[in-house]
Amino acid sequence: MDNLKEIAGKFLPVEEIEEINSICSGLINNTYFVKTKAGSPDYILQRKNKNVFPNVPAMMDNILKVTEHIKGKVTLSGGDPEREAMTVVKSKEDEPYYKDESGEYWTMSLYIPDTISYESAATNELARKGGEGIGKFQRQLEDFAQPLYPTIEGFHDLKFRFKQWDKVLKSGNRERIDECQKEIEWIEQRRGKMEDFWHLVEEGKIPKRVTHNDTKLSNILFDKQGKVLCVIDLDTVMSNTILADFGDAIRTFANTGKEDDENLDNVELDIEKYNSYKEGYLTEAGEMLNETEKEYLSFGPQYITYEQVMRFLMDYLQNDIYYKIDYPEHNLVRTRAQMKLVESMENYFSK
Ligand code: GN1
Ligand code: MG
Repeated sequence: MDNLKEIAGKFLPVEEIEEINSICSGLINNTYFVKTKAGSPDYILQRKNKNVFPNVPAMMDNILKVTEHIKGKVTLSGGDPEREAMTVVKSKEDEPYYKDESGEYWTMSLYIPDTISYESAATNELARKGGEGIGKFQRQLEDFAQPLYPTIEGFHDLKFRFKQWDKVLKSGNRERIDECQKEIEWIEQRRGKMEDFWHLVEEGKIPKRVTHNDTKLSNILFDKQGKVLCVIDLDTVMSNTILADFGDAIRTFANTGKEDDENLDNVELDIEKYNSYKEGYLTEAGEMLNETEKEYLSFGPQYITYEQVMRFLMDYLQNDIYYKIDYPEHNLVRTRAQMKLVESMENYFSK
């Protein structure tokens, strides 16, 4: 706690800080709520995972550029740029991060009060609003023309993932590879279809745009009236196909079970939530999409959930080096739950 206070003090006057509490969310970073004395704004402090993010200064540069662009749009439309966009707080040394003595990177952002975030979508209306929120985020960035640093190599890039996959099958934990023959075969069966789809991205028929790349429901902030305020967790803002954002949102908004559900009977694509999300999304982003993007929209959730299967399984086969786990089999349980979700999507959509 004292150490956390000292770190938060690199961004704020220490005497303003009242208490700091851990927020248990996310599979990658460590996140804390910094409560300050009455009358001052509160903050979110994060220790970025340096195994996952090799260049935090470049990542923060992406986030600053993107949030400033969005704030400009919000201001132009008469909104409140401190509520409708994430605000990065700079350190006392005027950097968007603080690097501590052990080489860990810390960042701070403004906490937006009177907001709600959800782990699952209880109603179709929430899914529709979520779709609108992500659609709006992408539209706000449609004319963003600055290059973005590729924060994580090969993120949501199937060609890269298959290279990684082939390596992991050679060098991974042999016992676990033997244990997972069924899952490995499941991935291989769908490989050709996924590679065919990825060619459309490589050929530019499906263009690269500015995308969030982690559009799960818990990364969207709603106000108390149920309106989407803004999208948070911009760590992976990069250039990618918009289908990745559509797909990753559906992976969480329209799953009747949990991402790591042990009971596979719970896991299905909720087609009503899917349709509601899609409807909301298209009202905001519909005009941006080209014909191929529209044609492949329903394939977005399949490919991104399939990639998630590979990512969880590769992590399991490499002895859990990437995602936080709560128990030894956690990544395998996640793998199986995501496989079930892909199968359910396949039953609804032929492509
Ligand atoms: C990670 O940390 P979090 O929860 O925002 C991961 C996403 C995965 C997600 C699965 C940088 O996101 O890609 O979809 O876990 N983020 C990174 O829950 O790998
Ligand atoms: Mg994240």
